[in-house]
Amino acid sequence: MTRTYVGLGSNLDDPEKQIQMALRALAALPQTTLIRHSALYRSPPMGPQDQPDYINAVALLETDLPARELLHCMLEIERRQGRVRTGKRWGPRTLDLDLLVYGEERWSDELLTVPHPEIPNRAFVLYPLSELAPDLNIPGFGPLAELLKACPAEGLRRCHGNG
Ligand code: A4P
Ligand code: MG
Repeated sequence: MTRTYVGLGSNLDDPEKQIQMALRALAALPQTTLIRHSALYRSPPMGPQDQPDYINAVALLETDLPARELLHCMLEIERRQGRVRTGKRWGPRTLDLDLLVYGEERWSDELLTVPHPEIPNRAFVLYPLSELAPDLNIPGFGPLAELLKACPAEGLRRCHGNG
């Protein structure tokens, strides 16, 4: 079993619902257990500002799926939830699933880079991740606690209740 962290994001078509649906879909993956997930967080869009606020969360999974197979399943969940790839970088989306950390693995090719290279720059990843694993050491990036110190939580708000 490999401990794996998956980042979830949505800013279209009822984002809270999209995140809840995606969590259920992750929990239903073969050879995979959803151990727990963070609260939902709201933040203004990073990148183009002419799009709605995002809802983000992070999930901890234990899986026997190889990383590429897990990524393939994640892309399928995005597709089922109506993700349309417009080609616009950082554009709005019903669902974005990022494979943040896959055990101790460090890997990069044209399909998959783990750990996800943008982790240190994204408060909407670091803060939910710290709820799940405050002592996490991210392969190649170091202690999560250090990354948090360098990344202000500006604009990031923890949602109460369901969203
Ligand atoms: N890929 C490679 N490595 C990975 C990985 N570790 N996890 C490949 C997931 N995918 C990975 O993905 C393109 C390809 O990356 C995949 O087919 C996979 O083979 P994508 O989802 O189309 O694009 P992207 O990498 O997510 O880039 P894009 O469009 O730049 O989106 P981002 O970087 O995810 O940013 N603001 C807030 N507040 N919250 C957000 O969640 N998200 C975005 C989207 C913009 N602004 C945001 C948020
Ligand atoms: Mg993505």
